[in-house]
Amino acid sequence: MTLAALGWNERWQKHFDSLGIDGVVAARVIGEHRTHFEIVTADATLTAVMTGRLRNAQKQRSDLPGVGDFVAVRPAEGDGPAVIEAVLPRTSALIRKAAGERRPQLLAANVDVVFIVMGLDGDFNLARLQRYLDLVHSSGADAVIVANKVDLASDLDAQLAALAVTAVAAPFHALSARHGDVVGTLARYFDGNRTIGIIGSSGAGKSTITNKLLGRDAQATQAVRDADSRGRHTTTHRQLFVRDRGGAIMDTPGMRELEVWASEDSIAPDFADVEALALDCRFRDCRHGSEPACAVRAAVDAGMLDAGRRAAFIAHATAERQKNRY
Ligand SMILES: Nc1nc2c(ncn2[C@@H]2O[C@H](COP(=O)(O)OP(=O)(O)OP(=O)(O)O)[C@@H](O)[C@H]2O)c(=O)[nH]1
Ligand SMILES: [Mg+2]
Ligand SMILES: [Zn+2]
Repeated sequence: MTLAALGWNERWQKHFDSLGIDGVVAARVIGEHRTHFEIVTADATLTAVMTGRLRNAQKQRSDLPGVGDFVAVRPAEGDGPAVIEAVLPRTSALIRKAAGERRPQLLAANVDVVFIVMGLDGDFNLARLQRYLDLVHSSGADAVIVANKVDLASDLDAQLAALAVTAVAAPFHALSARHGDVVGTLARYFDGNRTIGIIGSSGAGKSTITNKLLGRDAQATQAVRDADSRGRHTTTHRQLFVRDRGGAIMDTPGMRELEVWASEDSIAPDFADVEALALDCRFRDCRHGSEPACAVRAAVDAGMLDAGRRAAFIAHATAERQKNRY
């Protein structure tokens, strides 16, 4: 595996050289854990931590190194981990900034193309697709819509016609990740060693697509619930995978994914998990009370979200709204 396959090029090299830090090497962050990062340098995959200076200098949490970042790293001395000393300026940053959220969260850095995966089964929801499109377009990455599960489509012609209207600003592909030719349809987006990010609901087929594109079972997949096509949150971490033939792909958890970030610090209450659920509420301004089709309430009913946490979130959101009013 080389850094070039991960998208390293002259542009990155220039930024790296201009840092002028002695004794560091270039690397890309491919995984993030509570206590350390997983990074790839020109010749190894390593464990790394960040310098305290970097942690203290950040203006907001999304400035911290995250999956996809290119970084300058001081190699380990002795048994210790390598140390990330600087983050190179990002070409794109997929950042979640939900209403009332004071701490924007980095989902993925330096992703060139984002596949928004949506099932043509019970997952089909044009309003949610539009919100994902807004998220991607504000990130600096290109959006590509992947309408998955054509084999399960309830009304394919009408759905494709509706997608063509919603997706004016993005190419879209309709396919079956399970039965169709995923590589033939989507591998072109790796050209030039680009990095693909992949987002969408739990159960939409993100990991199935990731595995097909990588040509190996890198990620576990799991059947959705029959009644409503909802997934089971099989993927729990964001991880960047390198493709043998160049390029990389970042699989992400479906909604409710961001709990791993909540441990960073506790300055502000962090409701990223609830906010991620709220993306699926029918109404964008849903207050998660008695509104119809409230995904937050549904999660409580399904035993996936603590009722107390929903109540705390509603109280928090109300306080934020009042703060913004004055
Ligand atoms: N029938 C059919 N099933 C599919 C298709 N694509 C994926 N699936 C199935 O849908 C289920 C969920 O797929 P995953 O790839 O695990 O979904 P995911 O988006 O990664 O879900 P999370 O990791 O929970 O966010 C699996 O059982 C897949 O085999 C498809 O095109 N048709
Ligand atoms: Mg998955
Ligand atoms: Zn709601």
